[in-house]
Amino acid sequence: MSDCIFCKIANKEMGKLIYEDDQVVAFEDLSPQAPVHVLVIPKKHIARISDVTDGEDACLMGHIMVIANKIAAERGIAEEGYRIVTNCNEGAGQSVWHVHFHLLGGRKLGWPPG
Ligand code: DGP
Repeated sequence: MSDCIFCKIANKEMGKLIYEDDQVVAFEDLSPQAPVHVLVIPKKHIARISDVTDGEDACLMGHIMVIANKIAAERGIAEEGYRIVTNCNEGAGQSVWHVHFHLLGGRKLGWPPG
């Protein structure tokens, strides 16, 4: 989608990727909330997690989890613990309308979230 900032990042028109495969990219969050704060996104433009239906897109979301786990291991936070979270719609804090998963770790993470 031409006016989507995360599509631009996925297309390497801006920013810097830390991971890429045929379906997914990952990059550092612009406003990190933890020592490790990486965003993992599908290359395919899907506005929000509630738009994901069963089938191909559901598999894609599973693949994103696998990649997030891999990055967590590479960053050395797998043992201590980390969080993978997606915000769906404004009430939950979503501000970019291309589905993305925050991988957060490297500090004690509070629960429940704010
Ligand atoms: P959310 O509020 O859940 O939709 O998360 C959006 C995140 O995206 C937020 O943590 C900041 C990050 N972000 C927004 N614009 C950019 C950008 O241009 N580059 C990068 N790397 N991150 C961005």
